Amino acid sequence: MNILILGGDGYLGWPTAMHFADLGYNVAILDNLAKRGWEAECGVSPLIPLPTLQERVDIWNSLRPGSKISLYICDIAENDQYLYKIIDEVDPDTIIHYAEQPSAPYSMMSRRTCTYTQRNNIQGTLNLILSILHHKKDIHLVKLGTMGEYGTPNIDIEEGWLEVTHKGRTDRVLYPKKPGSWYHLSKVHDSHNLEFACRVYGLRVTDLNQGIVYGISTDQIWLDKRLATSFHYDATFGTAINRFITQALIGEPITVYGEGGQTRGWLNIRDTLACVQLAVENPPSQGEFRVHNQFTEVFSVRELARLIKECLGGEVVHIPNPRVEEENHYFNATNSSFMKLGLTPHDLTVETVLDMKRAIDPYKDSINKEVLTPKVRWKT
Ligand code: USQ
Repeated sequence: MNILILGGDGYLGWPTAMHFADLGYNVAILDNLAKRGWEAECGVSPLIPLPTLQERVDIWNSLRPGSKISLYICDIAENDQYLYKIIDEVDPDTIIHYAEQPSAPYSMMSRRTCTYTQRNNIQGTLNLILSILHHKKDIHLVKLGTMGEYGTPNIDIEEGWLEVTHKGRTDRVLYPKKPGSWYHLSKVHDSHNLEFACRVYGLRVTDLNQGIVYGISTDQIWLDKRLATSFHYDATFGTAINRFITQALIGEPITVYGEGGQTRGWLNIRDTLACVQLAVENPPSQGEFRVHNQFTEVFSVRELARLIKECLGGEVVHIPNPRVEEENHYFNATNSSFMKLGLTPHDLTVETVLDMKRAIDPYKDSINKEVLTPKVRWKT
């Protein structure tokens, strides 16, 4: 099977490419290299230095000559003509789409980053939909969404759809969304465009509403340290878990925003790979818009901070929340569909935290304390 991975230079895209190459798929990756530009713009960089994308691919291809990865550089939001060509050339059975700006704080930084995030993400996905339709190919599109599309509603969160009875009549509608940033909203808009394309044109789409991913080790990353994926700890691209481990490691306070009752779905990067593989191996029927909630555990930021403190020591501080979000709320989301397909979760344990700490420890001296402080506020 031919598989095309969009966003192949990213935190998830690169490990996914190696994972599928090892499974025997013919893997092509596409990227516009923009992430490295956003990092430069914010004055941050991944803690573990990464080779260029071309070097990564060359290293992989020399280690695994029997399962080579091919590479395309293309901006899918701006260059739809080239995207059409690539799809024609690769002839993918499945496209995995990660090629979006993934940071909520970046999207809230300025008017420019707000409009850029939405244009890049929504227009890129729209160009992709139109390219698949243009080719009239029966391609399964696996699209990375986010649990943050739902926000924190005061009712149970279902997997993408909700059956509603209103004034005696019943219908199945897309689950109502209450996202918390311009970035999360861009994914909501994508989901609507994708559902429309399934309903009207018969596209086949799996939308993965993923929680917060942690971890930097997979079977392939272990092969060679130059195959590492990114680890961000700064306030723009670093997620809470990376930040808390980094803070504890260098004796800086563990920064819980506000009360810390913010409750989210979380998963290990190994489970991301397993879920994406399950999604690829179990495609929806033509015209179906299938949604999976992709997380394995639920806990609050406060509970996370407590776990990191127990494992690594340090001091937990509650700082004024730079975001506008609920800090104590109801959260009950289902994730049963991947469990039914056979997912065996890796839970966040003391051992996982210690593994992550050991992996970043050699780079401790490169940590820039300046970028730990959140500077982007939702409202000034
Ligand atoms: N938080 C803290 N302290 C920190 C950093 C974050 O308390 O030092 C809190 C935030 O206020 C938030 C929670 O931790 O309530 C999660 O924030 P995060 O930065 O770890 O993650 P988030 O902005 O939600 O975004 C991340 C990824 C995004 C993905 C999303 C999944 O960057 O690409 O879509 O997780 S989810 O959160 O389920 O929407």
